[in-house]
Amino acid sequence: MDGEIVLGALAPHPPHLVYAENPPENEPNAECGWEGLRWGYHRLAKKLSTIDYDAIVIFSPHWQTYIGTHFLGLPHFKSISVDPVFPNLFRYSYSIDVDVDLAEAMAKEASDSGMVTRMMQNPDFRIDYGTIVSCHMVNPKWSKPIVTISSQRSTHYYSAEVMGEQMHELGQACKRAIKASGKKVVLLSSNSLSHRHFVTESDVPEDMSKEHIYNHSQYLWDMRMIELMREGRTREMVQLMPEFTEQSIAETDAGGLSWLMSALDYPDYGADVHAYGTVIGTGNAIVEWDPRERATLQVSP
Ligand code: 2X7
Ligand code: FE2
Repeated sequence: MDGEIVLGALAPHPPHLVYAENPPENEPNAECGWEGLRWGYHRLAKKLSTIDYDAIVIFSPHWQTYIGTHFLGLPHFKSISVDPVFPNLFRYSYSIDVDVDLAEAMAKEASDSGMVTRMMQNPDFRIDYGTIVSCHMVNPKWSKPIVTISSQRSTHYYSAEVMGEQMHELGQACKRAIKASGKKVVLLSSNSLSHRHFVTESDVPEDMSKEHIYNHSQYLWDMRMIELMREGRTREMVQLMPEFTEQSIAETDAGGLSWLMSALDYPDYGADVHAYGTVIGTGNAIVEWDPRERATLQVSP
C-alpha cells in the first residue's frame, strides 16, 4: 500500500517550552511559563496520540549545513544537548531512534532530482535543540522514530527566492519517498515565525510580565501569515515568504515551512491553529494541517 503523510504541523522550538514543562530529561527547573504555547502543544500531542503513524520527519533550522541537505543516518543517537544561548534553561539528555530507511529514501529521491544530499553517520553527532524541543513537545514519550532534515542555508548564500525553489523540490522529493515507503508519516517544520528578539533575559526567565511581541510590525506580519494558513491560501503564503522572512527576520529563512507546504501539496483547506504566543519577543504559532480535510472537501457535494 502507498505510504502517506497523515499530519503536518508548524512546531516551533523555543527551549523555554521544554524548560517550563519540567520533564525528567531536562536538568533546569522552572516554576511555570508560556502556558498558551505549551497548552497548544498539549492539544496537538493529544491529537497525534489518536493517529496511527510510523515516523516523524522534522526539518530543523538549528542543524545548519552549508553544502547540501543532510539527513540523520544512524539508527540511534544518545547524548546531552545543551542550548548554546540558553544553557541555563536547556540541558536535555536524549536517546533517539531514527528511521534510517526512510531517511535514505528521502535523500535518494532528493539527490535524483538534482539536489546535493548527505547522510549523517557520525555516531558522536549532537542532535540540535530544534529537533529535540519540537519532537519532545509533540511526543514526550519519544515513542516513534524520527528523521531530521538539515537547513542548507541558501537564503543566506543566495536569496530567500532560491531557498523557496529548493524547498519546493525537497518537499516533493520527500513526498514521493514517503509514498513509496508504504509508511504513515507526520511532518514537522520546527521554526518560529517572526524572530526579532530581546537580547537580555529577565532575572526570572519565566516571568511572564516581561513577555510580549518585540514590535507591532512583526506581529502584523505573523497575523497575516497565520490568516492565510487558516483560510487555506498557502500558495499565497509561500509567495509572500521572501518578503515576510526579510521584514520580520523570520525563522522561515531556514526553509522548513516552505518544505512542509510543498510536501503537503500546498493545502487549500484551513489549518487549525493550536496556539500563538511569544518567547523572548519572537512570534510562535503551533499549526496543524490534517490532509483528511482535503479528502473531505473533495467528497462533499
Ligand atoms: O531557537 C530559538 C527560537 N527560535 C525562538 C525563541 C527562543 C529561543 O530559541
Ligand atoms: Fe530557533
